[in-house]
Amino acid sequence: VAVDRHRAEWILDQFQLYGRIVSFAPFGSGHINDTFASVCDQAGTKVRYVHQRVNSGVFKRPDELMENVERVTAHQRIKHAGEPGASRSHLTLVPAKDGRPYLIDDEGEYWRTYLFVEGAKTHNVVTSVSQAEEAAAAFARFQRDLSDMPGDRPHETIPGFHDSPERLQALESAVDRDAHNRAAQAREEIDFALSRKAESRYLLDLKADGRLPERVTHNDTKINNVMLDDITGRGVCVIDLDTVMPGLVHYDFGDLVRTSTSPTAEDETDLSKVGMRLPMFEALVRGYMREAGGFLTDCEIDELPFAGVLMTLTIGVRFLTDFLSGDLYFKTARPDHNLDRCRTQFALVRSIEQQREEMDRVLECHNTGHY
Ligand code: GN1
Ligand code: MG
Repeated sequence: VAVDRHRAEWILDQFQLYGRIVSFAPFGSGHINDTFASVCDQAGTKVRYVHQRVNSGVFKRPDELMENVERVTAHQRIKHAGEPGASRSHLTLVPAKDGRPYLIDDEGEYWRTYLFVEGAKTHNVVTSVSQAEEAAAAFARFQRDLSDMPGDRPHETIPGFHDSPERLQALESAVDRDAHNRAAQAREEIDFALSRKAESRYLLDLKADGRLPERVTHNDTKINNVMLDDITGRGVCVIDLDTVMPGLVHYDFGDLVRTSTSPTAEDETDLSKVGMRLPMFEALVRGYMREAGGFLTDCEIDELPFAGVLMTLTIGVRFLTDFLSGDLYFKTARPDHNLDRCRTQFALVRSIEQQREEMDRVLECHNTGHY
């Protein structure tokens, strides 16, 4: 949805920020919320902000979501206080003029404003092992930071978000309905997904048996949700906190495998280019274990390679379901975009499955120090 200058000025005016707006433009590549960046002239200094309209179709309780975001960022601020670079190590909410962490506009939509983290950016595709390692370390640090967040269990902003069996069930319903007569076009993908029903329960069964602990996780650790420093390449700041909620560490590690081990974008149409690169996986293990090794249980560590299969499969299933349902959930830029995304995910699932033994070995070597 386009926001004109007049509207942008109105939005900025509702927040506790100073200066006159110089420019305002769409920003980022998220599939869910609408994101804008503004430049303000603050007594002669240019200051940037990020403004987001929370997608209320996807997030039914934006108030609870914002309560999570406020708690998480406040806790991060305390944990990093005094460190060099602390102000870039987490997002900072700019409160609205009424003191709330968000604005509700005249249409009932929720808006929030963050300080723009300067000197760092996100990447849609990983081009070096050090990027993979730094991204994994940043998300692991994020999990560690939240491991002692005081207070109640955070709100579940999307209930059953990574419930893979439930996601497969939703796919089956969409196939039955076939509301847009698209199932015939995706027969092979549908069969592929449904053939993996049994293993989709695996981690949730371990959790039910008490073998995997619930933690506070990010749940959307795609590679473009972490900002890497422009100069040092270090993971600076984890962004997109909408889905921070109780979860398994595998959701986070698995989505990193999904989005950073293949040299391709999430919607690559040349499937011959899609594949899990073992050195990237190795780098993820290195970065992740560097920061999370201290708190993970043995069972959690053992299941890290499977996490890549499950998350890639599950998100592929969601793209496929959305394709069959008429592209209602994910933003799309072309016809069949969600089907393309699904095919890319499933090609990656196959590639990961073919290399499972090597992946298990990488982990074993990492843990024992024997290569
Ligand atoms: C969405 O908002 P964004 O683009 O970071 C989605 C994730 C998917 C991802 C696939 C709330 O993430 O779950 O993995 O697209 N977020 C939500 O690219 O559904
Ligand atoms: Mg997001």
